[in-house]
Amino acid sequence: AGKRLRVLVDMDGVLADFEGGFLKKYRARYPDEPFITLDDRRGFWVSTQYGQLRSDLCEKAISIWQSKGFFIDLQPLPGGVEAVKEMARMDDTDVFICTSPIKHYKHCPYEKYAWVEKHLGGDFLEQVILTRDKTLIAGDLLIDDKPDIQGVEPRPAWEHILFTACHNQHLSVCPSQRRLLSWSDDWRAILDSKRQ
Ligand code: DGP
Repeated sequence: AGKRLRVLVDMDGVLADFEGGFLKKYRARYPDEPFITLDDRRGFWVSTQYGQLRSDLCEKAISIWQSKGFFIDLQPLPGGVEAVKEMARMDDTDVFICTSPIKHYKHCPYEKYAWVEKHLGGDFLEQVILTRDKTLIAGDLLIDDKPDIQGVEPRPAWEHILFTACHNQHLSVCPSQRRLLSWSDDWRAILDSKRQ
């Protein structure tokens, strides 16, 4: 009997459409300000790219995801919720949602739990891990759209699978870094490759 497989799945940019939700609310709140289309997004940090467009747009961007309702209103990315539910039903497989809350804690942590309850069901709240340092969390796989995941642990237990997002799609990552192009891509094969 092989050991159980533990999969960590990121939330923003992997299960929830952070980039689409941001752009929609930014344009609604600041209709006369310039914006960056999803095709033109580069780099993980939205506020950094907006700050490069015009310095005062950095804080305008930040104001969007700090607002009440931002995280709960995020739409699920295609196939993500279904994939996570299927994973959780697989034999010898444990799935956790591993997500970093923003430091402006008034709404974000609450709304992340509420989002999981809404889209994955109340039982799935058992699987939620909120941490600002994912290197501390032991797992076989971490499916995440952030290209560089660092923290205090220099040798994290997981293999990072880079989930393709608008901000990382043009990045050339080192050949050993595996990608999941979307939830239509073969995530089952990636899980199987880690089973013993
Ligand atoms: P995670 O996807 O779990 O690594 O969480 C990263 C969070 O940071 C997620 O909610 C998206 C958010 N985020 C995106 N761009 C920026 C930014 O420029 N500044 C901050 N503070 N957070 C950002």
